[in-house]
Amino acid sequence: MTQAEKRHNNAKKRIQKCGTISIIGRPNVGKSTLLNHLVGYKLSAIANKPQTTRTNIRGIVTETGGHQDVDYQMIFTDTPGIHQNSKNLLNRTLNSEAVAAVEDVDAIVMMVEALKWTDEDDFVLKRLKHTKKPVFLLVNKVDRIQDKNRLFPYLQELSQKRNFEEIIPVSAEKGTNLDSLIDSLLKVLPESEFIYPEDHITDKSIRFICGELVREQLVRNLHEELPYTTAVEIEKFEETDKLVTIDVVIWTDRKNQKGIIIGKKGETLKRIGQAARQSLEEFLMKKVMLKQWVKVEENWQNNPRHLNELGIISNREL
Ligand SMILES: Nc1nc2c(ncn2[C@@H]2O[C@H](COP(=O)(O)OP(=O)(O)OP(=O)(O)O)[C@@H](O)[C@H]2O)c(=O)[nH]1
Ligand SMILES: [Mg+2]
Repeated sequence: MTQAEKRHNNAKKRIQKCGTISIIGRPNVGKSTLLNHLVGYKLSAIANKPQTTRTNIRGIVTETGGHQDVDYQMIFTDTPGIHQNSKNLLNRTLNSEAVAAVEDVDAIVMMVEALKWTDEDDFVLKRLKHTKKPVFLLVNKVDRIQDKNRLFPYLQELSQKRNFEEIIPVSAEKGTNLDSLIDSLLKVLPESEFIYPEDHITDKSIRFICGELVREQLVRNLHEELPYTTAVEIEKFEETDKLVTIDVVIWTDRKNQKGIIIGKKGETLKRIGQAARQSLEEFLMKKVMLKQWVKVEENWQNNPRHLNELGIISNREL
């Protein structure tokens, strides 16, 4: 047999699998951290505050030539945290995005925190009542649990809540046990051709991801309710060989909030800008010149046009 024939035979033996998986759960359990770790890039904003993610974001993991005899493409969707408070259009949109993400997928990953089951987790579970798709329960943040023996009774308790395909303890941040998740998902993924080219990592534009990286710093650097009353719009995005020039508008609800975002002598905005520039440079692997403006639009969270322009509604009818 010639080398070429051997290669052809080897290639024939490999199976190709491709499928979609939604990551859902209450706010702050670590869904975006998981997506970023699986993809290996920071695509989705992460912060220690609920409702950081505002729209469904796909992260694509393609693996060929490795993993036994299977080449696979897993298309994960990070969703906004499902929550019980639906006081304005933005809040309701976050929930409807997340709930829509459990339809038409091959598998669902429901995420919870180790040793912390809440009413909101019950609320999420109820949304999955009628799905016939395999639901994997990911018990995240196990790195925080010193005494691992405490986990066993908790995992037992969780197994009573629903007929989960599997319950997998992980640390999305440290990457612990994510291999098990991939192995388990592979079992339920259909044989299929890849949907995306092998080098694609997301369905969103680079521009959108950059907006999210700026918004992440807003969420991290502003206190209390303020992060929820702000939004980021990329006004200009120009790329040359060595430099990316990005102009952003930070929208806020009220005039007095504008002052808080800018801060004394502009210090808060400067801090946000510096951190954002750093993460933009990491993502784009180029030098970034970032300019920021803060503008006021009252009640933007209830304005469908504005939500659409910010990419939050993503053309879904409300
Ligand atoms: N110790 C620890 N912290 C984690 C882990 N995963 C996530 N976190 C932290 O939990 C917080 C929330 O993480 P996110 O990934 O933003 O959570 P989320 O579920 O996407 O939140 P929403 O978008 O608001 O629904 C952040 O401070 C993360 O750093 C983990 O495995 N271990
Ligand atoms: Mg998130």
